[in-house]
Amino acid sequence: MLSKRALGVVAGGSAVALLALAAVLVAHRSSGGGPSGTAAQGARPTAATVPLRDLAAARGIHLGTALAATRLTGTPGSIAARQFDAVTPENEMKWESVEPERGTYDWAAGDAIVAFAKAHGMQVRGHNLVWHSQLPEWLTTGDFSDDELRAVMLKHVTDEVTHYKGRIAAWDVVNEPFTDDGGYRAGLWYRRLGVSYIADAFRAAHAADPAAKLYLNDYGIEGIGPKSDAMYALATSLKQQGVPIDGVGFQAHFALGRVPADFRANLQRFAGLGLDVAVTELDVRMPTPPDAASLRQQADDYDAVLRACLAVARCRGVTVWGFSDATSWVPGAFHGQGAATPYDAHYRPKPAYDAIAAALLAGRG
Ligand code: 9MR
Repeated sequence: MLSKRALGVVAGGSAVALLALAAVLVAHRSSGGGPSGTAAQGARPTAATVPLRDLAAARGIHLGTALAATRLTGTPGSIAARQFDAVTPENEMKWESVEPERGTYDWAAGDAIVAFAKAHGMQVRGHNLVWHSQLPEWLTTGDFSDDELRAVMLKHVTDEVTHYKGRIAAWDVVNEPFTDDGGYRAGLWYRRLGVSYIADAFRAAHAADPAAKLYLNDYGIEGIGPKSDAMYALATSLKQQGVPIDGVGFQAHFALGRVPADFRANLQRFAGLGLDVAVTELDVRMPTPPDAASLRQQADDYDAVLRACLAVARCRGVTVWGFSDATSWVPGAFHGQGAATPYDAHYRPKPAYDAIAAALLAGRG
């Protein structure tokens, strides 16, 4: 039997969501499985029948994926369009990609992703405007005074947000401003401009596209601790100063079994500041090759993240950092680890996929 909560979607759901749910129910009955099962092949009602994006829409959240401009066609493109209603360019909107030479912009790859999103009714999260990493050489090696550097930053923010005006739902305006112990990261911007670079970047982004939602984004801030406390203090201070910040993004790059138990409570405390929150880069890495127990644990981890977001009214959505193990950044960055996404390297759904579907079916906690 389905729980009342699972059926509760009927009351508030859109027509699409109702159809989606009906399809789930039919598949569910004919498979004889339960909606909360994370595993057995025979009890997998949702993978083949209802796109995750429809289940997410029925819950009022977005389900997104990072995507590269080289993967908009074939199997990756069709899975992205069918299963997700939001996309984040994995690298294509970063500074080194869009402004490889000073004042000379290359929008082609970012534009291709935006066009793909539009064609498939997906929203776009812009990633990112100001970061210490993936900066072009002319910027990192240039001989700029502090004033010039600030002007260069503001021009870049203004130019990029203006180019995409009206087409980006949310921008990661400042990415990864903190170190793991909660200090300000001594990257180019903080070193040269101090903490004021953050408010300046938000103000410039807002002036260029007042409708875009503007986010701070970082990893390692999912549980309560020094780093998330630092982010909380920064968000509080920006709000108090009237800086146009709309939300905080929690990247959520996890190791297996390490989703903090207080993730929901932490999301809630940021929401309590009058901010939106979102999970922006979810993945769960493990030693490779994976075994069945690891894949089950990973499904539980994805479930925990989805439920944390669903339990917080201001959580706008969950984005996975790539949906297939074929393309994930993890093996390139963590020796001997991988298998971090909901689809395997052959684009077959894993237990983590079923867990996402089941959590969305179960609904807001
Ligand atoms: O997935 C991205 C990978 O292709 C790049 O090589 C890498 C370079 O730093 O950035 C990866 O994406 C990162 C994101 O932009 C910010 N948060 C951490 C992500 C994983 O490293």
